[in-house]
Amino acid sequence: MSWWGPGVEGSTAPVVTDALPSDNAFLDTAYVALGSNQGDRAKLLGEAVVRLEATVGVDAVTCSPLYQTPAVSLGGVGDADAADAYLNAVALLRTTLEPRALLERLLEIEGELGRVPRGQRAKWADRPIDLDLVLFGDLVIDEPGLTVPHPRLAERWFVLRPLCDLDPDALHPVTGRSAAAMLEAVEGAGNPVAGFGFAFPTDPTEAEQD
Ligand code: A4P
Ligand code: MG
Repeated sequence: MSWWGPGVEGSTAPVVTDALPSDNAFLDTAYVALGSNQGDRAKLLGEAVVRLEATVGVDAVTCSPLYQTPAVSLGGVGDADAADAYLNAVALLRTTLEPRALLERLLEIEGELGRVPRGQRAKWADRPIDLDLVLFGDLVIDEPGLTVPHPRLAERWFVLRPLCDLDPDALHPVTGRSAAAMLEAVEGAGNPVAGFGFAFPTDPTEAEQD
């Protein structure tokens, strides 16, 4: 039986994987979206969280539940070319890292977990792990190779749902809308929002069974 048996389906309890986020004024709050639709998805997400926690300059990591969601591609949800379903989550980080340094660490972790380097894969190809920096405090960044908030944040149920589990009041610094308001807009627009949550495995080495 897989670790997310029926008993935990629908759980929305965030899992604190380290100390509670610190009040240290020198720490920024960042949100990282995690996705996987290839391989042992739950294990890969768990290992990404472990690596984030072990990163110098990251003080605490809190991870949302996992959500299984149909792949979204250029054709929308469930189009004919849609890839295998994703497991998605969002992690809250308290960090002293600058946004660029955090992005570089995310790309490094993707590589450690087997993601084919950029340039050797198709856009929106299946992926063992995708780590996107979706929010970094109230910063707005538009530089080559780094856009924050993530440009597709407001459209994505699979990011907004777990973000709301962590902080429904998290604000988009450009539009001023809260995570809860963005989620409501996505759900209210008649978009398919299929997906359901699982408690995060307590032991990230637990393997997916199917
Ligand atoms: N980059 C710029 N800004 C950022 C940022 N805020 N966070 C640059 C992360 N990266 C950022 O990203 C390409 C480059 O974007 C990076 O080298 C970085 O310099 P990537 O992840 O390497 O490549 P990608 O997959 O082509 O782009 P991206 O943006 O991750 O794809 P998407 O738009 O996130 O789409 N359906 C479901 N259900 N769940 C999913 O998680 N994910 C995708 C990926 C499609 N469909 C999905 C899901
Ligand atoms: Mg990415």
